[in-house]
Amino acid sequence: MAARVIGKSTAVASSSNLPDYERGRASFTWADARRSLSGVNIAHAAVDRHVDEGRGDVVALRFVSELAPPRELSFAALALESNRFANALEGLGVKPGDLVFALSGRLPELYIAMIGALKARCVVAPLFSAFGPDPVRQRLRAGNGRVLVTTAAAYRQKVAPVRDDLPDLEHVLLIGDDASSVDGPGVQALARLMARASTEYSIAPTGAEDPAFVHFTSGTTGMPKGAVHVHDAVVAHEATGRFALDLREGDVFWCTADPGWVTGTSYGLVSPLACGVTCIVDEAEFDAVRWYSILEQERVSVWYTAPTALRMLMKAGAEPLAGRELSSLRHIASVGEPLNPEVVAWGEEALGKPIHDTWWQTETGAIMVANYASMPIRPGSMGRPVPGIEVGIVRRDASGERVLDSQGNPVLVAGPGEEGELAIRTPWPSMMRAYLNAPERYASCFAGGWYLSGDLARIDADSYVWFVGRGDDVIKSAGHLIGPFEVESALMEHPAVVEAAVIGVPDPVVGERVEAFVVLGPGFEPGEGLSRDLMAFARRRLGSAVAPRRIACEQALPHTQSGKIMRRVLRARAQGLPEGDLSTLGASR
Ligand code: 6R9
Repeated sequence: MAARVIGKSTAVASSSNLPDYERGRASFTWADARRSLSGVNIAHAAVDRHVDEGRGDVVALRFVSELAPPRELSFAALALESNRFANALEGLGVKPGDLVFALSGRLPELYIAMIGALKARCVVAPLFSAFGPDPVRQRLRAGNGRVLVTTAAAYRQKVAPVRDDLPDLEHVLLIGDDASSVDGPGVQALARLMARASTEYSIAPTGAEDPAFVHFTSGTTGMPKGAVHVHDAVVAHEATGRFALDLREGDVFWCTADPGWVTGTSYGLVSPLACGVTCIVDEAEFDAVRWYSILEQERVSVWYTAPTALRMLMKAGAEPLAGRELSSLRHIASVGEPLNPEVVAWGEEALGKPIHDTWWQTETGAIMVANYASMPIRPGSMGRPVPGIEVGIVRRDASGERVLDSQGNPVLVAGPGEEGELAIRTPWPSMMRAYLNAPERYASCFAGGWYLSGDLARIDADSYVWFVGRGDDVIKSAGHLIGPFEVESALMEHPAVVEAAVIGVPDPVVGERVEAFVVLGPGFEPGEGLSRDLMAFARRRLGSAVAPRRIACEQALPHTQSGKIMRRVLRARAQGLPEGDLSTLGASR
C-alpha cells in the first residue's frame, strides 16, 4: 500500500525512545520490561517507586480548572495521600479483591482514591461521570460494588434514585465540602475519613495476576461487560508510554480522556506516572480557547487526545490559535476512533506537528498499534504493532463469519492488503483476564492463541495496520463506546415504547451520533410532545453521554427471519443508501 503523504507528515523526530523500530522490536521482551519495574503493584510501580528512587519532588498530577488556581500533587504527596486512602478502606473493613467504584469529575481525590485502592489491593472500577442512573446502576450491580467514591451532586442525581436496587453497596465516600448535604445508608464525607487515617502504609505483596481494574465496555448484545485487568498490566502501560507516546523524564503530558473510560485511567494516570512524568488533568470540559491555552501555559510536551476533540479544534478555526506559542509540544497522539488523514495534515499545519494515531481497546488494556515518533506517519493508518505485540488478520467469509480451521484455529489472510478481523497473539501483560461473571463471553474472544478484536482491518506490506470498520453494532460517539442494547433497554422502559432499535449514524465531528427508532404501543400517537418526552426520558435515565440525539417513531422495525432487529438496514436508511446493497457500510455486519 503506498503511503499517502500529506504535507510534511513523513517528517520524523530527530530523537525518540524507539529510534530503530525493527531493532527495538527484535530486542524487546516483556520479561525485561517487567524486571525494570521493581515490584508489581501498579500503585508502587506508578507512584511509590519514584519516591524510593529519589524523584518524590517531581509533580505527578497537576489539576487545572476554569475557576480555581492549579493544584499539584508531587509523587511524594500522592504516595502519602493514597496511603491515607488505603488505610481508610482497611478501616472500613474493605478487603483485597473488593471492587471500589469511582464516579466523579476529574478531581484530585478521585486520582488519590484510585491509587490508594490499588495499594489496598482492591479492584478499581471507574464510571463515567456523564452516565445517568441506569448505566450507573447496571455497572454497580454487575460488579456487586461495595464501595463507591463519588460527589454529593453525582450521588443525588445518579445513585440515590437507584439505591434500593444496590443491596451490596455499603460505603459511599463523598468528595467535597458539601458532603454533609447528603444522607443515605453508609454515606460519609471522604475528607473526614482521610483526616483520621495515617499516611503510613506498606503495600502487601501483590501477585502479578491479582485483579487491579474492571473497565466496563459494551458489545452488540447484552448489558455492559466488565473487563478485568491485573497488576501486571503496568508493564505494558510503562512500555507503551515509552514507545508509543515517547514519554521521557521531564515531560509534561496531557491525556484529555476522562478516567471514566479506559484511556483516562490507562493513559491519564497509570502509564504516565509509571514513566515518571507530570500529568496535566483538566477538570473542565472541552473549550477550544482553554485547550490551546493549557497546551501553551502548561508547556505540554506530549499530548494524547481523540479525533473528535481534534475535529472540534479544527472547526473552531484559526482564531483561538492565533499568537499561541506551542513550541513545547513534541509529540501528539490520538486514539479511540478513526483519525482522518485531513486531521493529521491539519495538525502539521496548525500545530506544527502531525498526529500519531494509535489503536487499542478496553480489552487490550494498553496501546497495541501505533505510529511512532521515529517513523513516517502513513496518514489514515493506525501504525505498526508495539514491541512485544504480534498482530494478524483473520479471514471472514462472505457472510461476515470468522473462518476457523478444523481444529478451531483462526485462518489468517493470505497476504498483505486483505481485509479481515484484527487479532492479537496472546498473551501480553495488559490483556484482559476475564469478563466479570461471563466466562463464555470471555472465551469467545479467543481462538487458537489469538485474541479476536471484533474490528475489521488490513495490514500492508510494511506492517502498517489500516482500520476498515467495526465488525459489530457497537457505536463510537465522541470516542465513547456505546452499546445499542443498553440504550434500547432504557427506551423500552418508557410506557409508549414496544420496540426500539439504536444505531450510530456517521457524523462529521463526533464520528457517530446515537439515533433511535421506536415502535409505539396501541393508544400512542407520534407527535412533538411525545418525542420531547421520549428524549427527556432517555436523557434522564442514560445521561448525556449515552442518550440518543434523535428518536424517530416507526410503524415497524426490520427483522431477520429469526426475529432479530436488523440494525444495518436502519443504518443504510439513515445514510440514504439502498437497503439491499450494504457493502459500502463497512462496519455494518
Ligand atoms: C482505547 C479505546 C475500542 C474501539 C476499537 C475500535 C475503536 C480505537 C481506534 C479505533 C479506529 C483507531 N478504535 N482506536 N478505531 N482507529 N485508532 O478506545 O477503547 O473504548 O474499548 O474502544 O474503538 O473500534 O475496537 P474502547
